Amino acid sequence: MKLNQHNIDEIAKTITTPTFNPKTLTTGIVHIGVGGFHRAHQANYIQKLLLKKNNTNWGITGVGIREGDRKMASIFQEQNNYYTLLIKHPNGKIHPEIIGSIIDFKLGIDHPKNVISLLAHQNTKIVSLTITEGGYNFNATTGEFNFENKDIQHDLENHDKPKSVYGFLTAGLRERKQKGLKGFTIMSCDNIEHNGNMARKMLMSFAEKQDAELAKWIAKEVSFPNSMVDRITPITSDFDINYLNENFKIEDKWPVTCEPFTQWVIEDKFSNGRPALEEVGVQFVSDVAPYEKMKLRLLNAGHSLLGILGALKGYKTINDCIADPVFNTYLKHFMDQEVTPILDKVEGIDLKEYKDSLRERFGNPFIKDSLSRICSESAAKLPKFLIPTIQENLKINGNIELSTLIIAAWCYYSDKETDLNGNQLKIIDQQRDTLNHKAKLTASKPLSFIEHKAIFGELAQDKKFADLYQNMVQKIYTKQDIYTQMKDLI
Ligand code: CS2
Repeated sequence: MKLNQHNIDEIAKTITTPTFNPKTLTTGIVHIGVGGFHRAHQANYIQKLLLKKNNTNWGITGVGIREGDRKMASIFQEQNNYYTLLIKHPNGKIHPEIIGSIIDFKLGIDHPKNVISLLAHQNTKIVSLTITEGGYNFNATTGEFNFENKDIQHDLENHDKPKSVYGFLTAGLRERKQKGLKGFTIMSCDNIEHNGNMARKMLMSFAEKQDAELAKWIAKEVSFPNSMVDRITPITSDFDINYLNENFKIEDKWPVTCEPFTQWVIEDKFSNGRPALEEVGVQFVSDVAPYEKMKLRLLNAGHSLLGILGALKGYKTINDCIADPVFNTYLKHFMDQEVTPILDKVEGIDLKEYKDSLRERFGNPFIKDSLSRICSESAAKLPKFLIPTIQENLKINGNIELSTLIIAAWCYYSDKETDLNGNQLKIIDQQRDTLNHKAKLTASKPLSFIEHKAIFGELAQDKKFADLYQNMVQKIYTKQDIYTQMKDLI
């Protein structure tokens, strides 16, 4: 049975389906960048909210502005925007639920006008984003907006046919201003410390260059709350599609799977109203910074640690890594010795419990989170998750050994693009060629990889770090081994 509006009542006999009719909802939230994470996280919170009374004005319309979004758009259309969320518990239980909180999907690439009108609709109160760590278009060396980007140059001239997220946001806001409407809140849900501030800084740079009057209005009308988002969402596998088919006779072309844990902490700063998400477990706080830092530096960096070291060792999933006591202990020491000293106190959180729970979550054997997902776009991730930790530790004369080995391993990984047994690794990174080129020069220029300032800043100038790195890289290259170094460090 195909998952769609026509079959939903029949499907409701075997699986939890929304008790609301999506057709009776209006769009209060437009979400740009609908992927697995948004569907497992925000759309699930909103579903819970919609199941309560009097929230019909908070439906989500998804928006895709990249070629890669075509598949999602066509599946959403075929399935009348329904999809299944499969929550996988560590004891093997799977809890399936049909989600209906995304009530429409629009592709900006074909019809930018439709997206702009939606952004400019008076019912649209919030525009949320998951555009990835690399999607904010900042120049990594200067931290400023990157005006070199071709889509940005196009959007500066073509106000009503935008291609970039900033072009769409300003076009929508321009129309709202013309119509005399209020602005909307721009809510970043990406894994970046101060994600709202980042979104603000980038949008304001773009808007100031494109239309100074509009920029002034945006500065007054639009708020950009910071947030911390968390739910491990691996890439959907054939297992998930077959599981639904075999157990429930449901044909869902793109279900999404995730762990039971979920967390969302948001700065309470909304310029045009917000849903009562506190009723469904969202925490509203006045300062998200300590939560964001804790999560990014422990969870996301922990992922990258297991991802890069594990890939070299030949492991395929995060839970494979955790099952290896050397990796497990290495992660524990990294969190305790190199991250904890640079974290701030987090209200209401027992850090020890939090760290233990992370290793437990990583160990969930049914999640099978692939190392290739974790290692993808490391060039955008590590400057957010790991490199600042090394920089901060260097300032306080803290430990950097465990972190530095990850960087040394990343050099070998980027150079050889194989594991330590010579098996090919699939590298997914927008900066793959640059990484490969810099890493390949290591033999003649030992610091070449870390001298790449767009990623490492001035880190190569630090003698303590550079010496340690060089020594570790040399050992990996000559011994074709990393496990011994890991063991020596724990
Ligand atoms: C992962 C995240 O992308 C990554 O490398 O660390 O996707 C992680 O699974 C989520 O942030 C969990 O909340």
